[in-house]
Amino acid sequence: MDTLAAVFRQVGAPVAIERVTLDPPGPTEVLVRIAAVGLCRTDYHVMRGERRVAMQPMVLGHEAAGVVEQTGAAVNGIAPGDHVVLTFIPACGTCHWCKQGLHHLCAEGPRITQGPQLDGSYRRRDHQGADVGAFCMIGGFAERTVVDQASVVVIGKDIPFDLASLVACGVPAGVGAARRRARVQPGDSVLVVGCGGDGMNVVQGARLCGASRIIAADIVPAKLDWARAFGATHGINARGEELTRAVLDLTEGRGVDHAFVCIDPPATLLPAFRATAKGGNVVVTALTPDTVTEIRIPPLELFVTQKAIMGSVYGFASPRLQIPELLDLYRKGELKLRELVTRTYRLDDINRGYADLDAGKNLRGVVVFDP
Ligand code: CXF
Ligand code: ZN
Repeated sequence: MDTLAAVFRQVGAPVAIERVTLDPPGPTEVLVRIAAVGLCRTDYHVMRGERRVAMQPMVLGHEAAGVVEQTGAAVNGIAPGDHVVLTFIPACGTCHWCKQGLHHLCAEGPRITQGPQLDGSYRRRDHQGADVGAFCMIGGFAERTVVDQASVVVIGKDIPFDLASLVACGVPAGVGAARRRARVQPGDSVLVVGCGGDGMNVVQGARLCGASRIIAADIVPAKLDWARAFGATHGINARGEELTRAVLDLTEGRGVDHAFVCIDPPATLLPAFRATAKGGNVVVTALTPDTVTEIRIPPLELFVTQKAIMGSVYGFASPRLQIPELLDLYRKGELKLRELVTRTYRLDDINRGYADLDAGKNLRGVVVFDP
């Protein structure tokens, strides 16, 4: 069949809306009609060449939700008509980590920027017959996609698709960083540097953990206002040493128990590290451009202050286990999802959506499709 897709062909150029040929699902795959797909900054890093992927053309988009239309003969527990969220790391189910339920660490993770399906072959071709890759083995910027069952989580039919798409990336990434990676405790103090899609969810994750002081830092004033609505108790519009000083002023000179670096780690890690209390955690949730190959922390300072610097992808928890749990929190009114969606777009307006993200206008833009 044919499907309309936003295809990444050239670094620095807008993604092109094209018809691509989509092959039927293989034995372990499913055909999904995409209903909503979020505009996460990661895809934008790829478009701008800041993060390289292994091939072009490629259909980007990895924060997707939709409806199953067809399943391969060996698919288990997924049926046509099911509502699903797609995960940007597959769960192969057989590797060292998957066997322990640590699907966010799946051995197949490093292959998600390569382009092929989980089985190594391609399901998409362009009008010239060239293979078209699928970013994160999803290729969600399209009306339809074919993905392995390892990338599929079935959800309840009560969740609106635009909200369901958000639990595919930004929400678990942020909420999980607070709950699962740093394990924020009631009464703890927290700093969140960069209050975009990830950072805002760290703010609400810290609130869910019962943090008493949640300091939001961003250089876009509107994001500080939004952060207060998500649970921040303080807002700081500063960077560098000025940011560190402002946080120390708010924490009796000690620093916060947990700092989250949700944007631009080369510039923000050291100020966040120095704004963290002795023995505290510094959690990095943000991507760096390929050109950044190291970040400097004075080793003696690391040693004597006994802080932990940690990475967090997918909130350091299995998306398969986390997604249903997050949707339950939403149903109970404890997790904000509707408030994250600043604006919706049609697929052919996707480049405008990314321009809005770049201009700091959006917390989350979501591309929605007609049912
Ligand atoms: C990213 C994490 C790094 C690889 C590509 C996907 N996640 C979401 O934004
Ligand atoms: Zn993402």
